[in-house]
Parts: sequence; C-alpha cells; structure tokens
Amino acid sequence: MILHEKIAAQLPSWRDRMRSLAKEHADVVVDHVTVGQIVGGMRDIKSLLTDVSFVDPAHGIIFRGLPIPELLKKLPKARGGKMPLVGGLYYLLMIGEVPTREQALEVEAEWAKRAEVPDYVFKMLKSMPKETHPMTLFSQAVLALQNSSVFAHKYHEMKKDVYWEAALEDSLNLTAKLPVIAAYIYRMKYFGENKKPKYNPKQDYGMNFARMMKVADKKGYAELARLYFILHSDHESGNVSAHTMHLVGSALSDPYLSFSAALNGLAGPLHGLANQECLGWLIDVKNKFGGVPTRDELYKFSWDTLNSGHVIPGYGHAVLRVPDPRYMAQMEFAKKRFPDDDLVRLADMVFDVVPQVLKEQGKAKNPAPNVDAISGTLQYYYGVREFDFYTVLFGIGRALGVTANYVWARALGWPIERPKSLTTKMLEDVVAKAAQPAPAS
Ligand code: HAX
Repeated sequence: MILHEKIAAQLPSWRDRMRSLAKEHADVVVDHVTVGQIVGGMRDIKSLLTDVSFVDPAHGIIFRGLPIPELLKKLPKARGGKMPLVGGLYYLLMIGEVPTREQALEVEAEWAKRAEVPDYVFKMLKSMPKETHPMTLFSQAVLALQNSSVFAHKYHEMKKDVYWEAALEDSLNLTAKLPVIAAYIYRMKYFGENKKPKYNPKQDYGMNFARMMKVADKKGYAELARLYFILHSDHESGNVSAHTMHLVGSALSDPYLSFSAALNGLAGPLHGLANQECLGWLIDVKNKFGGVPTRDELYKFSWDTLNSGHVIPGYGHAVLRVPDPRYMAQMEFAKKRFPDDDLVRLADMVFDVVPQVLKEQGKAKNPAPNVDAISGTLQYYYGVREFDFYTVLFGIGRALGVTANYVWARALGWPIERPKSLTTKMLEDVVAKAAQPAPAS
C-alpha cells in the first residue's frame, strides 16, 4: 500500500534525526517559561514537536510546508471539480510530498475498501436518546469501533519499531468510516431515517459524503466538503483536539481510543463550537435588520455586542496576526458560487466593519477574521442548517491531521507525555526569589 511504502522509505533518515536530537543535543535550551504562561493555559510554551503542520502568525496554517493558497493549487483535483481530492491531502500530511493524481486516487481507493461500518454501531446510535448531542454520538461510534483496532489486537506481539504499521492500518480504517458514520447521524437525528449509508467506490471522499448527506446540490456540496475537510484537518499539535490525540496516543492507546478523546475535546464550546456561534451572530444581525443592514447599522450592532460584554465571534486569533487564509479560501469559494446570498454579503460587510470596531476597542491582538467567521455560512447555504452538527464536520476533517500525527509519533517512538506540575506555593516562591535583588558581585 502506497502510504506504507512511502513512510517505510523515509523512516531511517527521520529516526536518525530524532536519535541525534535526543542523544546528542538533549541539553540544548529551546525557550524559557514564564509564570504567565503557566497560569495562562501553557500558552505558547514551545514543547511539542510535529512536522505535519505549523501555524505561522503571518501566513496561517502551513501544511507540510505549503500555505493554503499553494496547497489548494498544487493538490490533484477531484474529477469534474475545482477542489482537491481529500485523499491527496491525506497523502501530503502522511508523506510530506504533493502526490500525483494516481497517488491521491490510491488513498481514495484505500478508503473505499475500508468504509464499511458494522451494523452494531448503527444499532447503538439508534438506541441513544433522541436529544443526544451529535458529537456525543460521533465520539461513541468511534469508541464502539475500537474492538476492531489492529494496534490493540497486535499490541502484545508487535515490536516497538512496527507500531506505526498497525497505527496506519487503524488510521485508514477509521478515516474511511467517519463520513459514513457522520452522514448516518445526520439523517437519523434530524430526519428520523435509519438506513445505513453506502460508500460508493466510484466516487471520492467528498462526493460520497455529499451523497450520503442527501443535500439537494450534491455536486456543489461535494466541493465544499472537500474544501472544508482539508481546511480543518490540522492546526499544529497544541490545540485541544490535536493535543488530546497526541497525549492519549502517547500512552499507546490505539487510534480509536485517542481520536474519540480528541472528539470530546473538540466538542467543547471554546474549541469546535465557535463556528455555530458565528453563524448565529450573523443570523441575529440579519433578523434584526430584516436582511443585510447598512454599514452604519452593522457598526453600531458590533459595538452593542462588545458593550454587552460579549466577543464578536469569528474574529481574533491566539496565534495569527492576519486574516485567516482558511477564512479567505472559504470566502473565495462562496463569492465564486453564490455571491448574492444574503449571509455571504453580510459576512463580507462584517469583514469590512468589525476589524475597525475591534481596533477602536483596542483589546484584540488580531482584529481579523478566523476560520469560523464563514464556515457555518457555507453549510447553511447548502441546506445543512442544524448548527449542532457543524462540529461533527470539523471532526471528520480533524481526523486527517491527528491520525497522520499519530502514525508518525509511533514511527518515531515518541515517549509517554509527562510534563511536571508545581504547587501554587512553589510558583509564589519562584516569584519571591525573582523579586530579590541580585547579590552584589
Ligand atoms: N471580540 C471581542 N473581544 C475580543 C475578540 C473578539 N472577537 N478577540 C479578542 N478579544 C479580546 C479578548 O477577549 C481579550 O480580552 P481580555 O483582555 O478582556 O480578556 C483581549 O481581546 C486579548 O485577546 P487576544 O490575546 O487577542 O486573543 P486570545 O488569544 O486571548 O483569544 C480568541 C483568541 C480566538 C479566543 C478570541 O479572539 C475570541 O474570543 N474570538 C471570538 C471567538 C472566536 O472566534 N473563536 C474561534 C477561534 C477559532 C478557533 O480556534 N476555532 O476552533
């Protein structure tokens, strides 16, 4: 299988690099850590290692060296579409090279072979109370699949240096099944259907998802699904979902256990729920003014939001200092396909007005839009209007990045993660010591 061959070929040199860092340079100091970082959620502490993606304050997320515009240009496209094959992105994340069309299609073919979901998973989902959150269902389904984990089954007979092979098998099996599970949850939860979605091997990942979701414009939605999954796939290792996968995986929990945990983190309101908040805010504006407001009305509405103690959702970012290229890519998608849609016009006006308001307020370090300022609007346009489902879509995309990281973490033999804790008293002692005058020399 192509991913296996390519990783195996690269492994010796990666292992050499890792060995050299660990054995010859282990004492080199990388950074210092402040009290503010410790009490501030470990913010920006440079302590994680990944080669799959990197968030650059000026260029946004860089996937294996490619910023988003370049990524979208270079990856091979789906047949009859302008958006890349998701299989091509997975190849890039795993291997670090832009695939040919054939290589991207090989990954797609692997997914098609592995997409069958056992019946008991659907039965379990169906038996859950109706009001269960779709992210809970999604995470449960992933956990329910854990008994098929190759990694878990082979664990006792495998040597450490082949863990990655079982991890790769699990990652391909898992990512193949996610669109089927998500589409089932969608049709069951909101439309009361109980039919098992069928993956069609003649269609790519994006088109399969669009067809199984049964949206009206399948071709358009397949393009959006491709873009959406690609843009949400990875975001370094420090955000909650990526870090959870990394941490749980470091205990050698298999990819199903680790990804289910990552989904539970993604389900938190401070992480994956932001896109629905943004769309909600836009719809509030639209409802209040009976359509797209004037610039002045929007300016006042934005200030009212801030003055009532709320943030303007979709704006600001912990790392980025420019408009998020993921926002720009989605806005370009919308403007090319449905520029006259009210919510798209409104989102565009928000892009014009809100940064100015945030600058006047003077708090946000980055007054520009992030990915969530527009992603819900695009789903809404295609008729996927059940806000609480949006995080499930994010989860399908995120699986691509975190499983690639998982495979490489096992391939390079990364150890169990174990940062050190201090007590509050210890931290206060450090502060008191730092405040003492330096002894005269
Ligand atoms: N509206 C109002 N105030 C904002 C703001 C916004 N959009 N963005 C930042 N600020 C405020 C912060 O609340 C903070 O105020 P306090 O000093 O009173 O606490 C101040 O500006 C400094 O914040 P920052 O350093 O610029 O930003 P943070 O790294 O602390 O936070 C956030 C980054 C994305 C959480 C923040 O910008 C925010 O709350 N934005 C709105 C919500 C949002 O869009 N979330 C989605 C983020 C994308 C994502 O990761 N999705 O998974």
